Amino acid sequence: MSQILDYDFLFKLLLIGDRGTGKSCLILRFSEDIFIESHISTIGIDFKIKTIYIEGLCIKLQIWDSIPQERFRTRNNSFFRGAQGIMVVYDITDQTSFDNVRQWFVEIDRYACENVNRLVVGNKIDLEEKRIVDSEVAKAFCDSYDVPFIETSAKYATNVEDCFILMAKKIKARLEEVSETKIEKLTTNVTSSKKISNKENCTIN
Ligand SMILES: Nc1nc2c(ncn2[C@@H]2O[C@H](COP(=O)(O)OP(=O)(O)OP(=O)(O)O)[C@@H](O)[C@H]2O)c(=O)[nH]1
Ligand SMILES: [Mg+2]
Repeated sequence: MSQILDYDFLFKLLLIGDRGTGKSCLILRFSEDIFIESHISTIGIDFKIKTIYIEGLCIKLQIWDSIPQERFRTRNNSFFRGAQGIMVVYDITDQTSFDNVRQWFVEIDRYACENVNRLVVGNKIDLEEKRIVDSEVAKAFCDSYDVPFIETSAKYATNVEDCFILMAKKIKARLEEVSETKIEKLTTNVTSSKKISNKENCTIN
């Protein structure tokens, strides 16, 4: 039985990063526009759905929150499977969380699809007076990996929507590029097979 879809794209997004960097708060701010002051460490795998519109297309985002690192490692394979976009979140007031972004990239290389889109998110910019990670340094680091970078505050909703939209746009552009290449290849194959059959016809004739 055919099913009519009420969206144009469905993207699975993951948020990973060190404990306490604000992954759950970013998801909650984006999906429900709320902020929780207390740190309740995520204990189960959970996801939220949010629909956005880009260039007239309806895009459903399935956003997965991750459980803390130690327990998370044993479940990496299934967690990363099928993700189109992964956000690596660090806390701008916590140097270690930024230093570990490199390690999170290793996890992505190991477990995620080869072409998965990445985005680095420096969260908690409302705590400017406690900032340790310089924006320019973070930007240069991300540039060296060719990964986009954005700073956010889940607390004050700064750039939160923008970061999810940026991610969705990047994925959409990549998928469109892939399908264009496929169509191009198909067209080329059809043309060349036509050429072959013409040639065959010539030979036969
Ligand atoms: N000031 C400030 N605090 C934030 C921000 N985002 C999150 N927090 C706080 O940081 C703490 C951790 O936030 P969570 O969203 O639970 O962090 P998490 O990355 O999901 O943590 P784990 O589930 O333990 O990995 C909480 O006390 C939040 O209130 C922010 O943008 N600004
Ligand atoms: Mg959490």
